Amino acid sequence: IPSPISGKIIGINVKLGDKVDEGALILELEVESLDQGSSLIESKEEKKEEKKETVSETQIENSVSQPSGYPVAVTVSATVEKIVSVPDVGDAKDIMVTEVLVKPGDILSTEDSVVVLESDKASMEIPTPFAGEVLEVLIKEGQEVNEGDEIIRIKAVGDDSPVVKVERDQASETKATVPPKPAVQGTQTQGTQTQGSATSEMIASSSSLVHAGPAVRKQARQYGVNLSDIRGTGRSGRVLKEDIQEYVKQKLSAPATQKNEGSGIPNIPIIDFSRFGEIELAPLSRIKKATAKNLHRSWLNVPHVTQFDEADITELEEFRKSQNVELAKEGVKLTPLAFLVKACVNALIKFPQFNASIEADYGNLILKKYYNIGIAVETPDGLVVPVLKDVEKKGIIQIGNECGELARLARDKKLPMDAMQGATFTISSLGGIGGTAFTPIVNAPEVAILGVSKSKMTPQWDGQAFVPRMMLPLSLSYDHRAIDGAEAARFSRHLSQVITDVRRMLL
Ligand code: CAO
Repeated sequence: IPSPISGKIIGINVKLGDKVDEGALILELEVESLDQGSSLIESKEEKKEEKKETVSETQIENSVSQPSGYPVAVTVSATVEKIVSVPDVGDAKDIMVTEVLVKPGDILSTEDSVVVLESDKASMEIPTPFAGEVLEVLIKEGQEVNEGDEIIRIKAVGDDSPVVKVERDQASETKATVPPKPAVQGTQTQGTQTQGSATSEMIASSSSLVHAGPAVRKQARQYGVNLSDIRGTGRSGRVLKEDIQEYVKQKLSAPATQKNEGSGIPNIPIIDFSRFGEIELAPLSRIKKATAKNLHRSWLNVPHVTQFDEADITELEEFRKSQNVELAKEGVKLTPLAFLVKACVNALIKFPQFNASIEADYGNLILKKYYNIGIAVETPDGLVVPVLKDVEKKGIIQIGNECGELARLARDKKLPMDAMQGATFTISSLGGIGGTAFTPIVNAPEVAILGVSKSKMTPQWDGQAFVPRMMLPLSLSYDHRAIDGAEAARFSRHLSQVITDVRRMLL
């Protein structure tokens, strides 16, 4: 802060580290001539009358704390409030405000756009002639404005809020000079304007505003594109028409599964993999496309938890194998799956919240009084889930037969549509393939799914010794919005006990 006048310092009213506000007393000076003090007093009084200024004005703010006599105390400020108004817009009247680009607190550099106006003939961006902080936005989108209407109030600093400069003339006479005022206001005349220091912080903050011309903004509006989503390739990151075209082209060519707009999930980048080596495109079957969509939807909507457990199926396996010998005569073969389906229904009856769906507004759990079990079936075209209906009314042999028939129909692509609808709970068995555990995805709007892995003979401690037991791994994934962890643990414990001793199903 320079002194606007020369003189002898007779008092310094601030010290290093002090914090000061506009108008605080900095310095007391003993000046040589009364004239200097008087001119400053005038300047101060003029300023008081001019509370608001238009875009065309520049002003120095300085004041004299003692209007007359010696010594004179001087306070100097480098900031001033300004109003940015609608400039001369030719003969256009009632121009629509289509975009307000700033908000209170924004830090602007000179020439930053503050608003976009659109008349019948053209769209125009109105820049601020002042750098500084936006204090108030005085217009709204959709409002009609005319030349001279006030747009924003700004606390100007730097370039456009010139501070005084103390110059020495040839006769070494000291005088305070102020920047020239335009003709409209014109009182102060001589002197030069020094560049204030807009801080780098302010410049950095202002870059958050999108730089784009009116035609580009219009195009962005037509395409429904948010300009701040686009990386401008013009000078200083200015968004060009070509940038919008490129952006729209990219969006249109992005695969559907990578479009996550609205979900707040960032997109997976689209990469040209052929840059790294040979590639081949394998078209996804209709089933795989539908599965991808359904699984993605479930994964995003359902907070998943998977409860792992295991069941001792040593006795069950003995029983199943002995039954299979007899059933072979009738052409029937039971796998562990038929028993699991029946055991699941037993557990679903005991724990009805697993045979349910949750209402969208979380108002109710919809408990279903029918027990339809979906069976995930692997087919050459992808995963299909036929549904075994009314399982509670069926015996294990019938369940086994229907399971086999549904799997065959699925693989032959002969499943009728209604055979894939109405499931209340799903089983995904990878036991015929292998693995120790996995985390199946709930088939929403169902709330739970049972994953079954390959059973294995393992040593189990019976309290006295290790004994060989056939253990079946179970992975129960559930929707945590509908089911608590403790309930899930109880469900899988019960299921495990029922499979371990199928006589429990009779109880
Ligand atoms: N542990 C050990 N062996 C098992 C077993 C298990 N948990 N489950 C089945 N087996 C055995 C069967 O007993 C059969 O043995 P044999 O040939 O000696 O009789 C063999 O594995 C093959 O069984 P299977 O898979 O043909 O029959 P299944 O009734 O167990 O399953 C079906 C039927 C349709 C579920 C199955 O064929 C299938 O498609 N599984 C894949 C499901 C899938 O892809 N799930 C993933 C979905 S993504 O979450």
